[in-house]
Amino acid sequence: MTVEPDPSMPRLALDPFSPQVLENPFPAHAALRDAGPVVWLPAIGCYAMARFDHVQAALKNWQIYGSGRGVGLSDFARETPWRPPSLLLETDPPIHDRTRGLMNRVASLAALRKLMPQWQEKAMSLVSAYADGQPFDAIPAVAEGFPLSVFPDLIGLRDEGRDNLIPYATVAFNAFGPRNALLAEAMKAAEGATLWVAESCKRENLKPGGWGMQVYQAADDGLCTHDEAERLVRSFLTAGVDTTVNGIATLLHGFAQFPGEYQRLRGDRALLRKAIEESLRWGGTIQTFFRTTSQAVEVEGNVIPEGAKVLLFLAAANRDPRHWDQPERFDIGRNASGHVGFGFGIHQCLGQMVARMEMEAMTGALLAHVAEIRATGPIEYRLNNTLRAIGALPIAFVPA
Ligand code: OVM
Repeated sequence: MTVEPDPSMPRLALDPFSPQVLENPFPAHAALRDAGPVVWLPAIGCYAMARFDHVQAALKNWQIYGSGRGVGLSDFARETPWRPPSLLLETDPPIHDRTRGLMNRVASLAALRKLMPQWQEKAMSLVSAYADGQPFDAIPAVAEGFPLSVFPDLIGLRDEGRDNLIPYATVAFNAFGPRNALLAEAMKAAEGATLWVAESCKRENLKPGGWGMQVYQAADDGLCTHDEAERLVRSFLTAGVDTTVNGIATLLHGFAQFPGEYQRLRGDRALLRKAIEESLRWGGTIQTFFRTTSQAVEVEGNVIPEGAKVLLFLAAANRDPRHWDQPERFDIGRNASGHVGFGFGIHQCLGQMVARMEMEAMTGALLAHVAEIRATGPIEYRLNNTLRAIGALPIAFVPA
């Protein structure tokens, strides 16, 4: 825990990882933004930033706001991490730049573009199966169903045990928060998932031609060690599933909650990419990540000491009225580019084009088969220390 700050530092009593805040984080986001550019949170003993300009500036400044001591509440300089640290997410330059460079080459846009026709076909068959006007839960059917039908094959994962991917990710994303009941429950539910993921990252368990094997080929070329390759493959599996599941869930939720915006898109399909970007801004699938200060830093007269954890509210930045006009509105015509839903700076999401392509294939399939996306019951959230995860999304697809 960081030492108490200067008495002039703004402070708020709220616990950002309490069930009440996680159930509906938006009032807390507003309170955090309004309290000041940086706020002390005694409930968890860290600083917080929630305004767009300050979140973006901190994400850009990796020299002061470092990732090597972990991007969760736990400080790796003081506590042993729950798993060997990620060689991308939880490192700083120079190691980060080497691993990131190699992973960028594997996760290339050219490789993805070739897959788009197949992905579109899969999305079409999934969506058309539910386009009968009957209520269904879009989470297992579509939001999980679509990524699970394309992403594990992209990596070249073995077929057996893929149902471990979401339970593993649930642990990983909860583990960025405090050791609360959510993390304990996730760990209990995951049982053998961590072991299955570790085994799946080994070369002998990866299929030829996938992104996993390509990381090992980069190791053969001397770009990293074979042990590093194993851990880099793990990053794909940790970051690539629950995030896109909830990105797609949020897109469907946006269309169901703002039916006029779906009709607007049907009338002008050139808005497709803007609609996806707006969904990424509006949804807040990744709510927060921490950084750790490598030296004392002054933020508008308030000093954050060296070695302090700073909680960056990406989702609050993306709805900061200081930066966005009517930020709570899902408006597919707005220019949402520059949002920090994928982060910003050197750690900005490696898989962002995978996420966008999955959303694009899904939206294309909706436009082909669905005249109206109708909410048929209340949305339920699956509380998570990092993700705005949707647990149930009862909707109906009115056929086109
Ligand atoms: C990783 C990793 C894990 C979780 C999230 C993430 C959002 C990356 O293991 O590298 O990025």
